[in-house]
Amino acid sequence: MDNKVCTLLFLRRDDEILLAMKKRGFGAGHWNGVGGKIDPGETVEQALVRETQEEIGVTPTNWQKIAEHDFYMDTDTNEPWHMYVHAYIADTWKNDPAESEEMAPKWFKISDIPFNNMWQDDPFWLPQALAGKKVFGTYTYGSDNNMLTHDVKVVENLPGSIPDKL
Ligand code: 8OG
Repeated sequence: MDNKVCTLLFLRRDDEILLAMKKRGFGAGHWNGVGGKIDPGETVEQALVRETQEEIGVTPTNWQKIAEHDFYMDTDTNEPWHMYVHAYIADTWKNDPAESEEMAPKWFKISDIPFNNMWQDDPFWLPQALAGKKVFGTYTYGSDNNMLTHDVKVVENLPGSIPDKL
């Protein structure tokens, strides 16, 4: 099965988080944190910094892990694929968020996150992660990008799976 490993980062200031509207490609039309695929030879944290720079012009300087997610995509087809996502929050960074060709950033109150316009798994884990819990989720999605199953657990320790172990 095809495998992809991605990063996902939310900037946080006071009672707000930064989301960005994905303008093109996979997940277009959704608000989300910033991130993307880990390149060969890169660590997860190197990818986290590079993707954030590329997508919103920000360099995170401090971050903490909040979640890991195991996604099984296109499970209703004969070409399902797997994606593992490492998710983080950053409280300090350099530069102001700026729009790129790929993403348009915007601050949202944590009490007012636009879950109706986000990936369908997000309401099941993001509130707990923002409340300080570590979350591990496993999900299946169909080819229409609708979520079919979800299993979200609060854990003491995240597995920290690395790309070459997947
Ligand atoms: O490189 P690309 O833009 O395709 O990377 C996809 C980004 O979207 C990456 O940051 C991981 C993130 N992402 C998914 N699925 C989901 C999801 O179900 N929820 C959230 N919050 N992010 C997701 O690919």
